[in-house]
Amino acid sequence: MSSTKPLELKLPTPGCYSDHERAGIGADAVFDGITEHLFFTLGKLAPTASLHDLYMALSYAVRDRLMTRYLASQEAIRAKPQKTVAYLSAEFLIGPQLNNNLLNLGIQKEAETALKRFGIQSLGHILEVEEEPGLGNGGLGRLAACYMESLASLQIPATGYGIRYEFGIFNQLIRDGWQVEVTDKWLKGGWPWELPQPDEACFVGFGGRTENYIDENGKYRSRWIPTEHAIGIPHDVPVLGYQVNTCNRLRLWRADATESFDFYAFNIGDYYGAVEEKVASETLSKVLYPNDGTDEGRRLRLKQQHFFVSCSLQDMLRSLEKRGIAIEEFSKHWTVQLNDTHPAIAVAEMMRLLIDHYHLEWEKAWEVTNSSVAYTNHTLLPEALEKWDLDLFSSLLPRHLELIYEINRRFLQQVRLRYPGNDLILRKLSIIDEDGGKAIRMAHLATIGAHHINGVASLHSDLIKRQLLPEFAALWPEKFTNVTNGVTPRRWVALANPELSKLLAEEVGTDWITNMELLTKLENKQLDKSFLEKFGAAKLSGKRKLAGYIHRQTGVLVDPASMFDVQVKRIHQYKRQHLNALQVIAQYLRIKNGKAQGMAPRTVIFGGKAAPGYFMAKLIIRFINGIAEMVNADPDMDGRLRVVFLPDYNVKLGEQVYPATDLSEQISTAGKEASGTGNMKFAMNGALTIGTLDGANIEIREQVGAENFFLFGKTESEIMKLRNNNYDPKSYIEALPELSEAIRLIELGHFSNGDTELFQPLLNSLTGNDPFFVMADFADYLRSQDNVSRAWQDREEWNRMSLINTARSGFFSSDRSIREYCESIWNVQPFPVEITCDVNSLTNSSNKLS
Ligand code: 26Q
Repeated sequence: MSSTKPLELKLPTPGCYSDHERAGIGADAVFDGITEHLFFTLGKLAPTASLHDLYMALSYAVRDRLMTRYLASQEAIRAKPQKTVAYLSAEFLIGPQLNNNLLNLGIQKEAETALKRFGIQSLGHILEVEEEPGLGNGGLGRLAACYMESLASLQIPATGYGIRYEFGIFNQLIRDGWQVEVTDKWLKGGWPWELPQPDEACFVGFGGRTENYIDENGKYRSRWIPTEHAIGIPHDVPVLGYQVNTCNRLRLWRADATESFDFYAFNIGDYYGAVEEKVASETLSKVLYPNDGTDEGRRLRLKQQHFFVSCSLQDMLRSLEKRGIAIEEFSKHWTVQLNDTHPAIAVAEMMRLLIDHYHLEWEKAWEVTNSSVAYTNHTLLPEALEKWDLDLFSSLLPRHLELIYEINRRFLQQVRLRYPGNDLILRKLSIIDEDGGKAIRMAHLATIGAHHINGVASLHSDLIKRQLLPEFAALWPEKFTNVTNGVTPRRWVALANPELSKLLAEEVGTDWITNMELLTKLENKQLDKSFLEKFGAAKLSGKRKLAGYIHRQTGVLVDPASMFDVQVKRIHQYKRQHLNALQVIAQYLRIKNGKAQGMAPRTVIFGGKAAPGYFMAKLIIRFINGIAEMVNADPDMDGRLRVVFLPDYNVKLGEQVYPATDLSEQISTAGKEASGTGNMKFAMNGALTIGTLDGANIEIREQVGAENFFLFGKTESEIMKLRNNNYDPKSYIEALPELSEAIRLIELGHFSNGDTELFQPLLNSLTGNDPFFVMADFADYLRSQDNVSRAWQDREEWNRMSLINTARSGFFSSDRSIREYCESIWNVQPFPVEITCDVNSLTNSSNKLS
């Protein structure tokens, strides 16, 4: 729906603004930009401007400097249609924007110079006041953000589609050792990076019923008569690539109430009813749901999914209509990637739009849908696989249910031909789960609707084929593939770790920023003592900064000379923060018992949020804080052991943590972590990993070499065997005095001020059925940690291993991942954008900037 027609004006092409003073990138032009935005946009005079005012003014000035490239990029595709990636994701954890845009524009120094004239000595002071939009839970949302950055840097036309949550992931406070959740009001001070586009709003329906009718050609058709509506207003965020003209669009939908409906209710005298519907539809994009798998808010979550998916598909279809391209050609112009099943309703919604609105035949509609859509799976955990109760689904999306039944009927018909008389396989493959209450399996809908399905690390993709969807893999082996995750070196090295970046540039030039494989040249330096010292010094500088932050946030003094041993990620039992915590207790006991010879002095740092409804995860946070309190107050631990829980772990804090880490803890139960991406950020920044053979750890170990990685733990198949052979955690406890002693201390209330009840649920889980095999892996973990301690004694050797980690981490650049998606799934090519001020195009009346 486009409410206002663009005016038939002859507007200049974007290039005509490229030398406009508002696009100037010298320090003077940036200074003028800040001054003018303070005055004209914010209504402030420089002498009274706060740090936040300066942040806003500089951000607007930087945004001005994105516009030429942004509009040129959008215009280039309109003028010369290119296949474009539509990345559909319920989460985009994009992090702070200012420094990233400065880096990609290449004007960090100019901005700093300009700020000095306002009395601001360092750009850092301004960056500190930026609020980050927490529009994601963790890895999956951050991956979407890294991929948007790489797409732009690789000059691939792409649009990210998602939701503009008014409140993102909660902020975490720690009170008396417990997590307390606080609403994330990220928009309160204004957010300068978005461009609302109310003219491009879309309508979305919910509820109601379907009815059959005969159309003008005598064809039976179904139509949906929804009872509820919402309007999606796009809020566009420019995503500039690194030192290229490509500036893609992240289009986030905000839900608004439908005015027509309000007016109807208003006219019949139900003013308050009208206001109520307005309130109800506006709550649609109100808040991001945490991934706690509870039933709370499920209905609203399904509404959110349908809301953003429907708006996004309508938007893509409309873009074809605007350019006069036949709808049947959809898959030549768009490739739609589903980031997990959260947007999987797209398969049904696409069919609905094609059949009900564009009147395509079923077969054609299916061909268009199937050739456009691909699906990435991010989890094997059964509790994390999305299923929707049939009654809930049909009350919200009755037409989609009809279509899903028909998709399923046709699919199962094919399966019957392949496996005659095999009812069991029909039950296993069906979109409808009939065990227990009927439910829709979104992973099945996505797998059937997509032309490719991929896992996010090699082991994970194997397990999808062998364990998660084996019947589908047998049916369509060619559909299943792997694309190992990656992270953007721009944010996670160039921006987060300026000192390391400088050193890398001195050695290999700055091209590593877009070609991480160049870092293998650093291997020549591994015997160069003075270089290794410089490498170590860059790390030490990161540790000093983090130590300052830790002191300000928690009051704990930590020694930058100690080993920084870090586990930051969402708190989850499968990630086993409690395994790490238990190991800390064992070290504590060794020190207490005078058996700590050769132990490296460590600062063990934890960070991460627990889903608000996940009791065990919250108890693990309390447990870590209980240990921290005892350890940090004990003079015997001075200079040997410190424990820190960093509150409110987010992208911004991650940027401080990765450069400051010596040891990266990647200790999930084998087979549980799909990939992990923090593991890659650590390795790039030169941390050594202690880890299990899980997710991308396996590939990290392959890349950096087994001798530069601290391996421990049972393999996925060993874990499976244990599970099938009456695993008994108690036998492992009894076999290891250090473990039984640690557990006894917890039972006695040593880490809970004498409270023997507090950690009982945790102990019961560990000593009862220990679902994540913490006890089974403990001894080997401790052994591996002793190897870590030994390696730390020889700091030159440690630095060498660290250097090798950085040198061989190029594979984990999201540029490599995106290239793989482009070649093996999307079939899209780079499309460099030229910025020209073409006089001829000015006379072409079709040249509208719409
Ligand atoms: C589901 C239903 C209701 C509410 C929330 C959710 C929900 C939300 C977010 C379920 C899952 C998520 C996020 C999952 C996630 O982050 N997975 C991680 O994805 C990373 C990127 O591929 C991997 O590296 C991690 O291994 C994987 O755990």
